[in-house]
Amino acid sequence: MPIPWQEKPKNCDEVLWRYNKNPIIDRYAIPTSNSIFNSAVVPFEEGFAGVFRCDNKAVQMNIFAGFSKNGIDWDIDHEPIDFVAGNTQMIESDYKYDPRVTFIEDRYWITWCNGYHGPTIGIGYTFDFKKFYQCENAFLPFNRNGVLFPQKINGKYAMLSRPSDNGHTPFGDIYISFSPDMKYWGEHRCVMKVTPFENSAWQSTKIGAGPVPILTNDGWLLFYHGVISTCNGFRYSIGAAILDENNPEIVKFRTQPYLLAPAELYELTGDVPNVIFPCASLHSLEEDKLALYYGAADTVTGLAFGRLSEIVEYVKNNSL
Ligand code: BMA
Repeated sequence: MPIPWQEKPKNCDEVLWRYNKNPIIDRYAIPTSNSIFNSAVVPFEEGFAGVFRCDNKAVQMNIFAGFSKNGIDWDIDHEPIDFVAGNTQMIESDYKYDPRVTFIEDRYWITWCNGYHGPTIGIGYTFDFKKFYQCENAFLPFNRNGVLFPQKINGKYAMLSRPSDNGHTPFGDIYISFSPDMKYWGEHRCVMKVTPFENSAWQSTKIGAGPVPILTNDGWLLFYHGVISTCNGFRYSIGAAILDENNPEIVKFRTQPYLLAPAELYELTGDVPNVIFPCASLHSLEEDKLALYYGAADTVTGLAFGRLSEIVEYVKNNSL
C-alpha cells in the first residue's frame, strides 16, 4: 500500500506542508475519547496499523490499537490495549501516553510514557496488533519520549529518551542508551541539548525525540519537538537533526529554524493550545516521500508531507 501523499501546494516554499484535509483524526473518533493525538503508525500487512493515544472523558491516558488501509482513515479499537507479561512480570502502569512503534527483526516494538511512580519509558511488543506484551521499563522515573532506532546499532538496541521531572518539565535534553536484550539499558550518552535563547529560541526550553529515526545516505534523520517558554506557557514546534549512522550520539546537523510550528486553527486552539508534537512517520526512500503524523493542540491528529531529499538538504544548509 502506498504511503499517504499530497503534492506540495504551488505557493509553498517550506520543506514540510500540511495535508489539506487535516485533522485526520477527530477528538471524538471513538465513543469514549476526549482527544486523540501524539500517536504512532507503521506499515502492516496490506495497509497500516497504529497505536493511538486516546484520553477518555475522565482524562485518563491510555493507548489503543488501530488499523487503516490508506494511512488516513483509521479504525481505532474502542478498548485500550490489554498487555500481558513480556520479558518480566506485569509492572504497574498508572497511565500510558505518547506511543512510538517500530518493526525490529521479527516484531513491532512499542515505547510509551508509562506511569510508574511518575512518568518513565514503557516498552512492549506485538506480532499482530491483537496480542500485546509488556516488558521491563527502560529507565527509572522520570523520563519521557523514549524512541527506538529501527535496527540494532553496533549489535545493540538503541533508544533516545528525555530525562524529565514528574510535572510539566521546564528543561530537557535528548540522551541515547543501549541494550543487548531490550531489558537492561546503559551506556547513556548525551546527544542534543537545548539551544541558547538568542540563537534558536523555539528549542530553548526543552527538546524531545519524535518519530523513529530514518536512515538516509547522510545518517539518521531525526524529527524532534522543541519548546519555548512564553508568557502564555509552552509552545511546541518541530525541527530535525541528522545523527551519525554508526555513532548516533554524534549530531552532524541540526536545524536552527523550525520546520513546522503551530499556525493552523486546530494547532492553535484545543486542550493545550500551540502544540504540534510528532510521534510517527511513514516514508519511501525510493519515492523520496515522507508522511509525518503529529498531535495538534493535544486534541486531534494531523498529517504533514515532505520530500526526504529536500528535508536533508534543508537541515544541512540551515544547521546550528
Ligand atoms: C508533554 C507531553 C505531551 C504533550 C505536551 C504538550 O509534556 O505530556 O503528551 O503533548 O506535553 O502538552
